[in-house]
Amino acid sequence: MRVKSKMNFPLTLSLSPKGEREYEWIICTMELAMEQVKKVPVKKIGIIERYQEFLPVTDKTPIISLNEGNTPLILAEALPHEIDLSDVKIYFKFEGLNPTGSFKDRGMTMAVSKAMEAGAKSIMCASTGNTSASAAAFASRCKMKCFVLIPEGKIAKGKLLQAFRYGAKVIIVKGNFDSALELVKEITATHPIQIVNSVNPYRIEGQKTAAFEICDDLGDAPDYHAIPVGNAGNITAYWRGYSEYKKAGRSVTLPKMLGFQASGSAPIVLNQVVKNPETIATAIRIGNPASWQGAIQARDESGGIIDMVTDEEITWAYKFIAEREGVFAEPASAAAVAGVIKLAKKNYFKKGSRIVCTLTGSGLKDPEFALSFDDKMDAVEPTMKAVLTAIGL
Ligand code: AN7
Repeated sequence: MRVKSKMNFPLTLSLSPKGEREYEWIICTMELAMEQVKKVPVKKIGIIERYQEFLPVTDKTPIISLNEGNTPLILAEALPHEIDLSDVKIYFKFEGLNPTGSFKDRGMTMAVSKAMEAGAKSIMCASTGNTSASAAAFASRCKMKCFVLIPEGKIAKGKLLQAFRYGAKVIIVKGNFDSALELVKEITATHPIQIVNSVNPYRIEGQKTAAFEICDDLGDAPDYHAIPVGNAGNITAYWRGYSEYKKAGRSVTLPKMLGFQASGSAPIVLNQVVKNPETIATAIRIGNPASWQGAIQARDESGGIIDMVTDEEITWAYKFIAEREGVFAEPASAAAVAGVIKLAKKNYFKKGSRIVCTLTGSGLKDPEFALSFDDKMDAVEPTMKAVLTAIGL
């Protein structure tokens, strides 16, 4: 009892002045503290274990997981003031903190687990980078072969090196993502290789769990959900997630889905295939999205919008969230933030509402873009004078 009553005091403040008792006290406290620790479950589980009642898995499905998901919902501090939106709350769902640094891990744990269950020996995808990194990682975990088709010259370095290091067979294609995806569809239709692009329905199933997590964190769905759109699998998945959670009585409202494409790669906004898509946000440099219809459905059923943002707007948002919010996401992710800023300028958002922006990937994925600004890398002499001069003091 004596020891218990002192448990509320920090260890260092509670030391007794007498040596012997002091020693005993520390031991007792440590033991009690350890008991407390044991009672707290510290296991971090992946999305299949966490949300299996909503996923097409059975006891027979082998779970190939890297403890993906459970990513933080970070409240934006500076952004609402910067854009005169101080009467709304903006949250970043930071998917860059998944095991391979992007949201793709949610869909890939499902796709690879189901491929494994079906006895597949190899998987294949076309990718602007993140899908290939994720596919390669999950394949390596269950000794599957992984083939990835990458558009030449248009993939961020971090993603490319991930695919290599996780042990995938990387094939660089002289063409863009859309032509690479067509090839993958053809090859997997005629060979015993499982396609793991988002045309694989298990990918969307896994990715919808991000919407569940947001509802669990906020206590309900947000009023608006902003998200970058490339192949449109993720916006499709989120909308399904929000809809299923509401149907199951786990949330009450539904958000308006706000999808943003880069203006040089905006087929859904323009309502036509873009032959030669261009944008600095290479992840969403896609001219003929596979889940086009899913995006339209998400937009129309939710009463939302699919709009486009320029590379300049993306770059501004990319720099702002890193420099003022401490959140380093890749350029494609910043498209969602740029979209929110664009709509805020048109007074689109209702007072008191909650907006969630998915930041789909880590800023570390694209070091070349990150270093393309005026960042000085010249070394100075190791003297006080030189360092103070460099600082500008
Ligand atoms: C960081 O990796 O398409 O609209 O091949 O990597 O579901 O396609 C990546 C897409 C947004 C767009 N943000 O998501 C690929 C790939 C990042 C991405 C998207 C991607 P979708």
